Order: sequence, then structure tokens, then C-alpha cells
Amino acid sequence: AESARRRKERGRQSVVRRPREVGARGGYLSGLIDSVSNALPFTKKGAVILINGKPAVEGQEGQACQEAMLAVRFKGKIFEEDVEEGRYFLLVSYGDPWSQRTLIAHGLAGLQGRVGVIATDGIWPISKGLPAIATKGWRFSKGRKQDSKSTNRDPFNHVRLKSGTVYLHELYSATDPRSTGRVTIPALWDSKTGRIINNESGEIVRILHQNFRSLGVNGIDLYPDDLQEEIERIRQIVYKINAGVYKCGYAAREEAYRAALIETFRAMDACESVLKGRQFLAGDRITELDVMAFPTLIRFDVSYYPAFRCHIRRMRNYPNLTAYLERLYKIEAFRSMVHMPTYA
Ligand SMILES: N[C@@H](CCC(=O)N[C@@H](CS)C(=O)NCC(=O)O)C(=O)O
Repeated sequence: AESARRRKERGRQSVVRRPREVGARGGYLSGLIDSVSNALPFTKKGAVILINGKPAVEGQEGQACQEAMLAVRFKGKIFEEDVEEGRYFLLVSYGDPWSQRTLIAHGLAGLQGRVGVIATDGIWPISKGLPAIATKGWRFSKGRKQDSKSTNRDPFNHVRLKSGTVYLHELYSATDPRSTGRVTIPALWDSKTGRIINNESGEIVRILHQNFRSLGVNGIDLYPDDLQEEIERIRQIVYKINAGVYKCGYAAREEAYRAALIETFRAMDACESVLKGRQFLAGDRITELDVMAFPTLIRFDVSYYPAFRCHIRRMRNYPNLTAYLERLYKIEAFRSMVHMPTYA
């Protein structure tokens, strides 16, 4: 028989996993968001944001955001004749919003077991808050989560260190020996050449659904001809939200923070209007825009509202956006990215 203590513990766990539904629109997802975000201390000033381990200083606000968002070194493409099952790998962290875009596209395209996924050891680069030289940043080690169906070979064999750990910066250097500076996930890596093909999440999303179409089981097109004009019209709004939360979070001066805050919420309001009478951002089909927007919007109340001080409104104040997130949350490729407690 189960002891009372065990039962109590189990009860407590199930509260975390299956929170009470809250609010009039309270679907499962709203309940989950509320249960995590209600437990957070909403401080006025928010957290001190570190840039390369140091508190942000005046003048760095725009720069830091640019640095993170534009830290793109590799912009390669995949050619049809090179497409092979088990050859390419997504290097990701499951908790990271940029990585999640590529993982959503990977899931939507049905590329599981065809394009591998290799996760970093933790949800932060281990250099966070420390000089990169001391810890060497993102790493992949033996116990790493891996898409087991992708290949039986060790994809890192030819770059493996004696310690059995591969640091992402080594893969950057193997790709371009002159490579210095920021080493970011996600990246699309070619196990045949040992080189990184691309490290920009939006471009990787495009590669996954367009260039790997012959591998994917779902044959999806997230950038269909007839919606391209509409996608381009709305892309700026999504970009402004994605970038805006970081601008708020990294702002070191009050004026910069206020300007970023207003810009971000203008974009949120615009997004809410776009979704009026619409299933998805570009219309009745899921497109790249939804893949790019979801990881930011889904953690808005839990991450950006408290930590980046994006606190004019919460997601729950936007009925269309809330309903939209609920709609996407019903789809496995999106739902499997939601680990609410790790966003806080
Ligand atoms: N432009 C890149 C940005 C990716 C990015 O900022 N990745 C972060 C995820 S936490 C990272 O790896 N940061 C490590 C660092 O800045 O040291 C993209 O959209 O793919």
C-alpha cells in the first residue's frame, strides 16, 4: 500500500503537471500559463540582465539584442543531391526559443528519425555568467538526449574529444577556423563533412520544410506561393515581438526600455488584430510565421512579462492571441515544445 506521504507527494506533482483551469477562457494551456506565472514574483524592475556575463551598461541595449538575434555566422543551403537520411542533425536545447522554432518545423515536416536532433547538456550555455574560456559554452556529452532513430553511428565521431564531450565552439571552428565570438544554438550540422551548414533559426526552418521535403513524411509547405505576400506583410510584426522582448529585457536605460516596451506592445496589439477571424497568422494554414511566433508568445507571461519587464499586458488580455495559442497547442509539434516550468 502506498504511504500517505507518497500519495501526498504524488498529489503535489500532479498539481504541477495538471494545473487547475483558470479563467473564463481557461483551456488547459491558459491554466498551465496561469499556474506558473501566478507563482512568479512580478517585480517592478525585473531581473538584472547579463550580457556576456556582465550586467548591461548604458548604450548596450540595442547592441545586445542585435548581438543575440544576429549572431549568425553560417548561412549555407542544402542541395537536393546532398539530401540523405541520417546525415544532418539539429543541434539544439529543448528549452531555448530559437531552437524550438527549428524543432517545431522538424516535427511538422515529419523529419523525426530522418534529420537527427542532438540536445545540449543543459538549457543554458554553461558559460552563462562566467567567462566563456572557463567553461567553453554549449556542449554535448555522452548522456545527451538524441533522436535514437536517426543513426546508429556516433555523429560526432570525427570531432570527438578524449573526454567524450564535444563543445559547440569546436564545431564552429571545424567549419570555419577563423570563427570567433558568439557560439549559438540552434545549428544545422552535416555529419558527413563535420561542418555547420546554417545557424539562423529562420533559415533552418525554411531548409527543414523546403529542402528536406523528399525526406519528410508530411510533405508540408510552410511558405506556400499563395500566402507569401501575406506572410511578408505580417513578418515584421512577428519580428518586432521576437526582438522587442529582448530589447525590453536588455535595456539598461529607462528611455530605451520605455521605447522598446511601447514598440513591443504595438506589435502585440497588431498581432491581436491580424488574428481577428483568422485561424493562423497568415490565414487558414500554418506557415513559417506561426513557427517563428509560437516560442516567443507561449512564454510571454511566464518569461518576458516578469524577467524582461514586458508588463503592459499579459497574454491573457489578448483573446485572439490566447485562442490562437490554444489552437496551436493542440498540435503535437507545438505542444511538445511547451515545458512551462523551465521558462520561468
Ligand atoms: N540568430 C540566431 C540567434 C540564436 C541565439 O541567440 N541563440 C542563443 C540561445 S540561448 C544562444 O545560443 N546564446 C548563446 C550565447 O549567446 O552565448 C537564431 O535566430 O538562430
